[in-house]
Amino acid sequence: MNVTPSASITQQSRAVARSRAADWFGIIPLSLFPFRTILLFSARKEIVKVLSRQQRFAMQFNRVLPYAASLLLVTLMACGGGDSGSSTDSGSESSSAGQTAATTALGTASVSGTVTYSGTAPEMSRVRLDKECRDLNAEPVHAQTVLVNENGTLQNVFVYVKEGLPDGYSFSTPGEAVVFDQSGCMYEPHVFGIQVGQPLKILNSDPLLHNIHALCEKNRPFNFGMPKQGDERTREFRVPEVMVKIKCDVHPWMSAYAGVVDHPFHSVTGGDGSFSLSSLPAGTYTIEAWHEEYGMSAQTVTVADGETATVDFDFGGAAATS
Ligand SMILES: [Cu+2]
Repeated sequence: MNVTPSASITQQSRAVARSRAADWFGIIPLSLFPFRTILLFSARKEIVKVLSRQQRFAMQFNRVLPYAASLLLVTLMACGGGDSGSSTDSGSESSSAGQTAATTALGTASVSGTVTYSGTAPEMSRVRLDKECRDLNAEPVHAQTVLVNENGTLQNVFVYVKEGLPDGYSFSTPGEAVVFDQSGCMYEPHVFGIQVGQPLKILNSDPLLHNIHALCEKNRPFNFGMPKQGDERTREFRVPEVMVKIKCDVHPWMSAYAGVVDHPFHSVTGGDGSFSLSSLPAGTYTIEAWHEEYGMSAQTVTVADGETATVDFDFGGAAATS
């Protein structure tokens, strides 16, 4: 840390200034002692004026440094003092500094289920691609808004633990990136979950310009172009936000949704409409399901260690549109 040289300069400056002041005060007779005191006080103010802003900062920093060091030491002891505890404890340790603290005391409970679609599945409209994008697709492209599987379940439903995790529970951030591609003038995947701080690797597999415009409300929005095939950028989200819409300003039919949460208990339904949230600690949870067209639906479930609770959702009905 470069505080020491600054502090040294400060001390030297003060010593020089005091020395010069003392030269003047030495010639004042003792009979004028009260007057000397006033002058000494004035001189001290002058010394402070002489010091640069940087030097004064260094002085103030030096005053604060011992307290800051003590605070840091106490914090490190508090964070590092848990090595005697069992890693299977259910995260009862309170850690407000926990973004990166790996108190990942995962449990053995699970919540799983299926998202069904009631009613007649709507037919997705064909996307009117421009010529450049048509040339990239051998087959017609259809909207992905409501994708109903043959078994009557619904795709692209983001399911996650909304409430119920113990206070102070935190998780290590996954190093593995979520890959988000632009291919054939469509986003892939259309809906995905990602953890706060987890890398989002954005690719452009198309030989043309796309634009990534994240319409965040809680996170910092981002918006940039990716003009070439093979372009790659990485972003991350800093706070939970369900959901973040992503769109391409060049191709208005391109859209996707990200569910950003601060834990690993999230899932997106696929070709069989199922989801599974595993390694939960025992507890009572609010499980929320989100769909682009049908919005939110939530249920409460209690699950014990080693058990799997079932929660099913149902969306659909006459409101379906393409
Ligand atoms: Cu685009």
